[in-house]
Amino acid sequence: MRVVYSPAHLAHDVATETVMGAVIPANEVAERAERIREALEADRGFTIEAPTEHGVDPILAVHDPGLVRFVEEAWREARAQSIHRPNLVADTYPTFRMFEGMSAEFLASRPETRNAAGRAGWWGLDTANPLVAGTAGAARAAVDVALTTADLVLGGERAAYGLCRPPGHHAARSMAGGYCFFNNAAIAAEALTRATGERVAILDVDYHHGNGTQQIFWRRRDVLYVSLHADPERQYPFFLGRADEIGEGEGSGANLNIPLSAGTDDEAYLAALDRGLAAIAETPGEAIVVSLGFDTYGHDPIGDFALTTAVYRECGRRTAALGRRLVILQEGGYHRPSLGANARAWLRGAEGRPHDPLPAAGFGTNGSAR
Ligand code: SP5
Ligand code: ZN
Repeated sequence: MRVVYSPAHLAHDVATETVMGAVIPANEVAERAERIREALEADRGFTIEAPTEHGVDPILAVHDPGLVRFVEEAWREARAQSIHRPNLVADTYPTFRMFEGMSAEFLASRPETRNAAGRAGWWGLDTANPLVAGTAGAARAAVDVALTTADLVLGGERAAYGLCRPPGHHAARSMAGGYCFFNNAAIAAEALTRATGERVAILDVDYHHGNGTQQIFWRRRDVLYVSLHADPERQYPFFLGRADEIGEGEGSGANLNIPLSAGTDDEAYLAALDRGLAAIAETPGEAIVVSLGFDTYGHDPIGDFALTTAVYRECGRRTAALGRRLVILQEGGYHRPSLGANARAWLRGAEGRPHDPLPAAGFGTNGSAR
């Protein structure tokens, strides 16, 4: 399988995140992507290539220009305003209750604040989303990784994998959050539906609900969003991800949320995956964008599911068995020691290759069947 990767992600070098007021070591770190890259490099069935630049237009097809400007300018602006912290984290967010009773017209007439901390709150969802000096470049590169992966599939590959970092599925049209700045999967899905004129499905198997992807395509019938995730009743992003969220208007029925309990194991997960895959099978279209997260793993530090490495192979196999083309994009997954094996298992499953242990350091002898 062809893999798209850019070292530009290394510049999104975050050390800490803020969770319920506590500053803790960051979960979403560069080592994650490096672990996956190393595991795929050690398997001769994968070839790694660089992304090509796609410019800002495909991002603006999905995101508000203000969000794009914020991501590009925030770091410089904070420094210019003498905010000298290792990363930019807001403390004040515009909850919709602040504006209760005020008309949409009035709100649209409000000027964007130029205060760097205020602006970070305006464009952000949560405090666990540090922005650093290299974030803008890395976020742009992650989009290029996603779009290059989509190009490979448009060019005839059955499946291709984009090692996106930072991830994307929490980023909404006008909002960053949840370690995400630009919604890589949504941008790829939009590009695919425009290029083919066909419907596209997004299968989101990250542990968290992809609130951003859901929001972007909420009223759209041409992009089906299917997500398996921890019930928001107990887990981030808390305010979206429930089963009764089915989309509105033209998009009514094109959003399927499958919230899952704590302790969800391989068997329960596969049953839920089959439900999601059945919904995709009922919808016409040739391409599936997979938002692939490994925070469903049993040892993930921020998840509470109980999945094993072996089940990821079966998940990849069942997804590929729909017979559609797969644009597979990395989202979350924070148990660093297992990320390489889990990614390799899923992707090998998608290619119909058997699951087997990682070959000895650097010299793969069993990954050559393509
Ligand atoms: C892409 C992705 O997976 N984003 C996840 C964002 C989650 N942000 C909330 C982090 C809350 C961490 N709670 C720690 C509990 C430790 N037991
Ligand atoms: Zn996640």
